[in-house]
Amino acid sequence: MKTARELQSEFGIDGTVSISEIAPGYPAIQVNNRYATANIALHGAHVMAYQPRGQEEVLWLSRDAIYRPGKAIRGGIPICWPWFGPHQNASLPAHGFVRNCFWRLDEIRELEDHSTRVILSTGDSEQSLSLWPFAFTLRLTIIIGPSLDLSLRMHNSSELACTITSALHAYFAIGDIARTELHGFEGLGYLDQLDANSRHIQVGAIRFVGELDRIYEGAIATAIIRDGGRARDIEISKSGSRSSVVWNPWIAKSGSMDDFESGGYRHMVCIEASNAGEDAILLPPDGRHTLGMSIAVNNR
Ligand code: TA6
Repeated sequence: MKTARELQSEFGIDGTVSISEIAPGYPAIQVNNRYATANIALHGAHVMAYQPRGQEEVLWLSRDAIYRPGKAIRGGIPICWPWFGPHQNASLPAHGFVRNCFWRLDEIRELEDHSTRVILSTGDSEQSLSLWPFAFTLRLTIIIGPSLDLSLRMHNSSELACTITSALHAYFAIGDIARTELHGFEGLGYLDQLDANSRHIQVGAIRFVGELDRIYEGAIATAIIRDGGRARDIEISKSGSRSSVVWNPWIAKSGSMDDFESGGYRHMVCIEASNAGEDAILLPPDGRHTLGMSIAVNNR
């Protein structure tokens, strides 16, 4: 992998894009344009931060996050692929393996509207083939502009069909989970991952009084995080996805994770654009699929 200095020389843009190490051998991209600031690690192609001008930070990132090759960053937007959640083979990593390795930086460009587009990619390797026997390429396109847009294009370049579950596992920063409501899920069926994936129907807004971990089905509408602690709404729209995962670990679960800062559960909620549960994607040989997510903030 190229050093941060080499990446800075090749991809840096005076005044808006710089690349530096946030830990030894662990480069990250800092974007600072007219719309927002953002931070993206090459490890996992992991968007760690996104702050629109005049707004507070939109993504939650644990103060105790670990920046070490092979360990997913706690917070921001981890990319769960080629499977979502635990694997039936417990020796395989939860949420797949692409969030645990360095991706290649392919392009950083300023677009006509002065948004910044960042493209990273990864593909099969000897290591990935030992975990999952398919040749593939993944490309993540990130646009930092009037909104934060992510587009994950996946290509099955193997001779066999494969089934993919995945998620853009976004952690959002909120003022107080006890004063937060999620809208856009009303009337949807969901699988309760805390109760043997039992099936339920969402009545009204989603509110939090304890750990919550659900896969919502038929979730195609824009989701809204109504943050009572801050006079703003965060709007999440999607493409290539009919399921959304909603998660807050609450006290015990978050306390069991050494990279989850103490009390952090009060200030975060996950809404994940996904292909999870029955929304799994069957990719034939040479098949492609794109999972997209767009995040925007509106003052109330
Ligand atoms: O998206 C919710 C979830 O599947 C939870 O069950 C919890 O495991 C969370 O993802 C975080 O998983 P991680 O492997 O990043 O600790």
